[in-house]
Amino acid sequence: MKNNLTKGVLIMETTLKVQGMTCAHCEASVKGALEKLTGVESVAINLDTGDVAVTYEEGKVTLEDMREAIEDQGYDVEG
Ligand SMILES: [Cu+2]
Repeated sequence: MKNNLTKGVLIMETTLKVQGMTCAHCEASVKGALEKLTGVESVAINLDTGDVAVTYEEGKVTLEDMREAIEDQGYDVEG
């Protein structure tokens, strides 16, 4: 995890390991669910590895919120 201070807002970056994504549809479901969360700035998904890189504003959204959003779509988050 790393962070940058931009315009007084602390932007955090984390990578979640998601299991079960197999195609572009899965990718779109996970990306869409995360982007709906307040505070999420951007989402980048690597289908081959299951890595979901999320940048977000600290204090506006939690890792638990992200995990729940992904699990609601039917995918498992490792760790
Ligand atoms: Cu799929």
